[in-house]
Amino acid sequence: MTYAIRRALLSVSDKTGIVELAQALRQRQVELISSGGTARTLKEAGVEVTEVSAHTGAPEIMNGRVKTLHPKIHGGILARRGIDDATLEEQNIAPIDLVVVNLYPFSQTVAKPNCSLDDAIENIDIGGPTMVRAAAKNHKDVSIVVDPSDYQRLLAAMDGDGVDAGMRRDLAVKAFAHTAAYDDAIVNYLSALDDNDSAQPQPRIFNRQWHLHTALRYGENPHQQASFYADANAPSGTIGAARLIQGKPLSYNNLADADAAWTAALEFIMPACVIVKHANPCGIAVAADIGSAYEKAFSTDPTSAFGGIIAFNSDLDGETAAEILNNQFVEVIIAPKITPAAREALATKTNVRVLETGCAPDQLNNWELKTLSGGLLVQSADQARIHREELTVVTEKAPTDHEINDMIFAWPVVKMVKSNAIVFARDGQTMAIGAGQMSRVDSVRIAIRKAEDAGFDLRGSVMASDAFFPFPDAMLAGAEAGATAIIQPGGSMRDDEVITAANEVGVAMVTTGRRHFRH
Ligand code: 93A
Repeated sequence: MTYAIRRALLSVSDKTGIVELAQALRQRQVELISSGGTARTLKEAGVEVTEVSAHTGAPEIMNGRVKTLHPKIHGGILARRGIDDATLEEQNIAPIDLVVVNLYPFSQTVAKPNCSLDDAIENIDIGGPTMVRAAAKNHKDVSIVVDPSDYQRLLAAMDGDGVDAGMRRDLAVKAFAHTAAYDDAIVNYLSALDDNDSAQPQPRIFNRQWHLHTALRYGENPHQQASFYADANAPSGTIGAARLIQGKPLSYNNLADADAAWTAALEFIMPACVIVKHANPCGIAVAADIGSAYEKAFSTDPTSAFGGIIAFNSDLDGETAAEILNNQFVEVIIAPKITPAAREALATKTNVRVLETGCAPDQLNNWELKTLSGGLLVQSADQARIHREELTVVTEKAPTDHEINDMIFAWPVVKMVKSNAIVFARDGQTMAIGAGQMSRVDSVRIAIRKAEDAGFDLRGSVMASDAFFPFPDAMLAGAEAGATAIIQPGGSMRDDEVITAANEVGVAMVTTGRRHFRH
């Protein structure tokens, strides 16, 4: 049921847009009540408003610690229309139909380098969340707005069919999520204090909020339920960090693979193409232009690339788009920009999902979460990069410049492949990828067999291994297949044995000192 908004309570710390909202509400004959600072802002702008203290007859006390905590406010918000009307009358309480609140900036305050405990405590909002939760509880009769970006939506609804039950519920969900995240931030802050009240660093992922964005058709398999939750800070109109330009709705697997592909593409500075299947890259290449990068990436494993997810780190042009469609069946294409010519070419295949990310590396996934029975694992994402100077040559033979370039290319590739991961590469292109085996030597064997299938000669390639070689066997298999230089973290108990074996067969080997398991 839709109902009219006659009286609103405005109490905001972030005063963005509040004057315009208040003016618009006044034009719609809404009576306004505001706490001290908000009322001052409105009065200065010439908006007619009643102060909370005048409305309740109780002054703000304790330097603002108690401003809105009063039965006249909370009764007005919580009263069930049609049930509590007699009580309202008896107690001389006016119903409040709209609550606009945003809270003391706790997270911003404690993020400041020298924030004192007193400062933090004073920025714990009590009256604000109480009103937010009261209004959200009573969303059957009351609208609650906690985000200035909803002001326009609210006014548009008031001018249209009114703020209907569905919108009031949506706003209530957002409001409860808001206060929950607010309390999480307080928990995180207080629990990180040591005996001297100093904050110790720790992952503060719960300062972030997620909202239910899309109910997906199903999960990894049709019998699994699934939804996508969006980071509250992600720009509106996006799914994940990207905008869907065309195509069928994205599935659970599409989203996971598109993210893996895009994250991998961003590892490279040169124009790069990444083709992903089942969360693993089946071809990655860099080249002077993305058209050539695509051709090289595709040639690694044309069989697996069928139905793949293709990501680029630079703008997709019309020619490359047409070439992809001509070449293969593709599920998803993702690039920072889809040029008009590319859009035109892709529009001929309406099922292909096309995502544009813009330049939004700040949207990159910084934290990885994994649920398990009775808990949640949290880790920072593996964003470690390798630099030439960090490579240690451990063999008698040093790699050539060309081999070093190929190893620097292969290293971020092997990072993206599920463990145990083995990558053969040459000339900025993957030649063969061995993924997800429980034994490293099996990953090598699989990669070699795939190279044979694709008709590649691995002679003169480099081989990357995501973790150390426990024995010389996997390294030797790679060398025998033709790899002339090998990059690996090092650190095995048998490093000496592995290095001696490498010297015996005359390959160059470098260690990175950093492992890249991916599960
Ligand atoms: O200190 S409080 O927790 N006590 C209250 O009773 C109270 N009522 C509203 N803080 C309270 N607020 C908060 O004050 C609101 O959530 C809002 O963030 C801020 C608005 O204050 P002003 O209108 O005085 O600028």
